[in-house]
Amino acid sequence: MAQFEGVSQMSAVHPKPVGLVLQYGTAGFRTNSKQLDHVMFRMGLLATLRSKKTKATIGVMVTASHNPEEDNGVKLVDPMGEMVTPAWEGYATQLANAEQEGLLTALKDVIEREAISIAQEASVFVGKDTRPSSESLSQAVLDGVHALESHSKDYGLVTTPQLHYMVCCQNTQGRYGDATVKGYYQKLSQAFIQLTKNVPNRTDDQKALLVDGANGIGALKVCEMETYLKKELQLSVFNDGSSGKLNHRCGADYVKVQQRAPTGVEMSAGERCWSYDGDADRIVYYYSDSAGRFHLLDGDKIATLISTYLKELLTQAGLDLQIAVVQTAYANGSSTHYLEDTMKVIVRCTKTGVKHLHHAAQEFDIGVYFEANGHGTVLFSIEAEEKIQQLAQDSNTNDKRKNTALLLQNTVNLINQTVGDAISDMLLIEAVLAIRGMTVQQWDAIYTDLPNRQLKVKVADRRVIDTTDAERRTVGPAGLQEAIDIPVNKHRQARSFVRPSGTEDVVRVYAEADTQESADALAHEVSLAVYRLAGGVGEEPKPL
Ligand code: G16
Repeated sequence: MAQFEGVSQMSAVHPKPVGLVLQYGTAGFRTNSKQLDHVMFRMGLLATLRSKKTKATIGVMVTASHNPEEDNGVKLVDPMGEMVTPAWEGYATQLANAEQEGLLTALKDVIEREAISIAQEASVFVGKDTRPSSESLSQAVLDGVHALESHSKDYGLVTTPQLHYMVCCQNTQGRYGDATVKGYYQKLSQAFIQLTKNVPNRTDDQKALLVDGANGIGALKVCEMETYLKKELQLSVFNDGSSGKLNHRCGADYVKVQQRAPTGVEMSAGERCWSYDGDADRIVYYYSDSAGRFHLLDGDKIATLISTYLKELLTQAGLDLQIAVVQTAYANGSSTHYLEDTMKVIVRCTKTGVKHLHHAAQEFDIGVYFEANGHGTVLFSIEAEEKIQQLAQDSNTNDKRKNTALLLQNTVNLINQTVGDAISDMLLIEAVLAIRGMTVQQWDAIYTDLPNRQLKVKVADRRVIDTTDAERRTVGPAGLQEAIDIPVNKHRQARSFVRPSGTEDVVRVYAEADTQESADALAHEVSLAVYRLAGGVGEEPKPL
C-alpha cells in the first residue's frame, strides 16, 4: 500500500538507534532530546492511527515540561483533550521500541488489533514548547503524520493546555470554544472580566502580580494574553526566556521542591507571585511575609480554595451537586484532614499523573483535582453544567440564586477542563480571591502545612521499585517497606513513601512530619533505605 511505502521511506530519515528502549512514563516519553527523533516520527504515525480509529482530531505536544532544557518529550492528546487512553500507551511503547526493520509490522499490528480502516481520513494538531530541540522534533512528528497522508495543523509555540484546548474545541465543533489561540484568550479573559466586574474597589495593588515564566512558553503566552485582560490584571513577567535557561533555578517544580523563591525575582513583603512550569500546565503561588519568611501555596492549597469557593456557590444557588477533591500521595496530610474533616468533601487518592486524577474526577458532578506540584483543574459533568445553565436562565428564581448561577457559569468558562492549565488556574484563583475579598495571607491560613521534604535517589534501575495503594506503599524490592516503616514510626505525625519517577531517571522520596528537622531526617533515612535496598548508584545520600 502506498501509505506504507511512504512510512518506510520517511522512517529511514528518522532511524531508531539500535537497541534503544524507552518507557512510556507519567506523561509520555521523556529523555534527552538527542534520543527522541525516531520516537517523534513514530508518535506522528500513532496519532494518525488514533485519529483514524476515533474519527476525531488528536493532539501531539512536543515538550519535556519541568525537565531540564536538554531533555524533550511528547504528550499525546485524545479527542476530548484528555491524555491518551492506557491501551494506546502500550501501542506507543511498542512503536517507539520496534527496531527499524520491524516498524511496519508493529504498525500493522496496531491497525489489526484496533480494526482501523486505513482509508479513514485523519487529522492531527501539533504544538511545541520553547526548547531548542522542539523545532526539529515537532517536524519529525509532522513527517510521521504526513507519511500516513493525514491532515495536520501545526500550532507552533503553544502551551500544553492550549493544545489540549484546541483539540477539544475542534472535536466539539466549536462548542467548547474556537480552536485558535486568540479564541482561547478571548474565552478565558471574558470569563475573568465577567467574574470580577462586580467586585467593588479592586485597587491596582490587588490587580498586580508577579509571574515567573520558568523561561518558557508560559511567559510568552501570558504576555500575549495580557491585552485581552484589559488591565483587570497587571502582570510583571520575569524569567521570560530573554536571558535565563528553561526551568533553571526557576519555575513551579523548582519552587515547590526547593521551597524557595526562584532566582530573578525581587519580591517585596506581601507581593503575590506565581510560578509556571516549562509547558505552563502547572502553577504554584507564593509570597514572603514582613519577616522575610517564604510562604508557598501549592496545588493542595489551590484545590482547597477552589473547592471551598465552589461549595459555597452551590449552597447559595441551592444546587444539589456532589463535589470531590482528587489528590495523590504527595498531598500534604494537613490538606487532606482539612478537606475531609472541616470541609466535609469527598477526597480520593490516585497514583501520580494527571491522567489518573482526571479519570477519578470524572466520577463526580464536580471533581476538583490537583497534584501538590500544582498540576490540576476542575471537571464539571454534563448534568452539572446543564443544571447551572437552567438555573441561570430560570425566570422563576430569585436574583440571588440567579446571580450565583451566573457566577458559576463564568467560573466554568474560565476553567480549562481538558487538563491542568497554569494560565487558566491563575485567573481562576485571582478571581476567587477577589470575589471572596480574601488576601493571600488569609488563604494561606486556611490550614498549616505539615513540614515536608522531597528528595531524589539515583539507582541503577528504578523499575525495581514496585508500589501499591496509590503509591503509598512499596511491595518491592523485598524489605524496603519495612525499612521505611521503622523511621516513620520514630517521628511524630510522620508519613513517607517512595516511587520511581516517570519523567526523570530517579526514585522520588517524600516525607512529612511535625517539624522540618524531623521531615528532613526522615527523608534522609528513607533515601538511605532506597539507596541500600534498591541499587543506589553514586554517593550515598548525606543528611540535609
Ligand atoms: C508530569 C505529569 C504530572 C507528574 C509529574 C511528575 O508533569 O504530568 O502528573 O506529577 O510529571 O511525575 P514523576 O514524579 O513521575 O516524574 P509535567 O509537568 O512534568 O508534565
